[in-house]
Amino acid sequence: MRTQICIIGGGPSGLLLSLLLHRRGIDTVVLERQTREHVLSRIRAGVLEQGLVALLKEAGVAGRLNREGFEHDGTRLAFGGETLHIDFRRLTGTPVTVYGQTEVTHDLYQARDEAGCKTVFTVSDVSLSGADTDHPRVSYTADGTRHTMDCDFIAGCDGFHGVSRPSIPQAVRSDYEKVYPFGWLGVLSETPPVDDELIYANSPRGFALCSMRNRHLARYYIQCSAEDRVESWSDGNFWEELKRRLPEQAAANLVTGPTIEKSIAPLRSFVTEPMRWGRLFLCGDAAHIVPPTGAKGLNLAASDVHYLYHGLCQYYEDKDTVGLDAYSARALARVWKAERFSWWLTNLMHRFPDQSPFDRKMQIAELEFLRENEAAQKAMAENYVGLPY
Ligand code: FAS
Ligand code: PHB
Repeated sequence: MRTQICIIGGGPSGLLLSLLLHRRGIDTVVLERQTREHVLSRIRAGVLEQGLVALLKEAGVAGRLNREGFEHDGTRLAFGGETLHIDFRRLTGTPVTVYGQTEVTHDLYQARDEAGCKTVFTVSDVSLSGADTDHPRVSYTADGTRHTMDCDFIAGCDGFHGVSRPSIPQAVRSDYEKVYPFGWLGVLSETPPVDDELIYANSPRGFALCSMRNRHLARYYIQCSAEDRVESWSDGNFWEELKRRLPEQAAANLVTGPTIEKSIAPLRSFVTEPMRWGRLFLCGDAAHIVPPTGAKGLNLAASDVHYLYHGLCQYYEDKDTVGLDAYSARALARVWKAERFSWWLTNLMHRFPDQSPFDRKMQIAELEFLRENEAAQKAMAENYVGLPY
């Protein structure tokens, strides 16, 4: 079999890249390890930068997002008994959009079906060969049969645990990693969100986040031990702990109920360089991971897709490799700034097990400077709404 771009991974990166390229007449095939149902069962990101919203509009898949997404003009930081509002719209002129990654993925699959884009689900034993030549190919097993896909380029959109990044020789790759000494225990509940904006709380008992998917679906997180297990958290224990970490008014307003999803995510910062090897291009979580504090994971995948999509269009339409040759450096320039912001906000809002009294004083000073300084608030807002592509 042959295609122009073989995309490994049917998550947001691979799906969005495939649909954008299809709209420009460029042929792709997406190879996905799981079933569609499994992919769509994942509860992940909730905040979209306007860059991602624009890409979804360009891909012709923003209809439901326009109807059901919520623009948020700011967010709240709670610490030391006070709540600080960071006004994105006033400070940057830009909002963010609250719309679940699950919905984005659903909309992308539906639009690709309607456009006749090809996806092979439940593939196994995916292996790349010839990525450093002009004739790359991807082999995989589907329905018990071994297949080989010849292509012009391979897009490695297969996430942190995929096969694409390891296919780049260690001698060529540099990995940068920081693992945080805690995780996030997250729940989804069919209850009204506690506030009309997100609340990030730094409490003496640890971090908490109040988010949402819509007016009837709330998403909450609390910092937990890296060794914690989701089975040891009953709904009741979760709600009690969350209340202890929220500002008084929010705790009083909190509507609790049965959780419909509960999971623990580890927190890490990770980047691999370069994001290209020959005709293999890494995109999204395959190349980088951020702690979810800054809501950057999905949004960084979007800017990678933007750079790769335009580079591939330039190659096929203008026979020009400038965009592809610049891909890794351009993508990494934005990745590292988002890594910094996510690391900064994680350090600002969490209680670290080994935090010294001096470290705590630094957190308080940083939060009070943010409260008192408009330039500091503007810098935070510009990073949160998304730096330019
Ligand atoms: P994904 O990991 O989403 O997709 C990769 C796809 O490749 C998967 O469908 C996988 O099945 C497939 N795959 C893997 N190996 C394969 C192989 N060998 N062959 C074929 N297919 C293969 N980001 C936020 O902004 N906010 C959040 O709150 C947030 N919460 C998260 C919670 C969790 C538990 C996780 C894991 C991530 C979270 N993220 C969050 C980050 C997340 O949203 C990612 O940034 C986003 O899914 C990136 O999309 P992809 O790059 O497409 O990777
Ligand atoms: C979410 O709604 O899942 C969410 C929102 C903001 C974050 C992380 C997660 O920083």
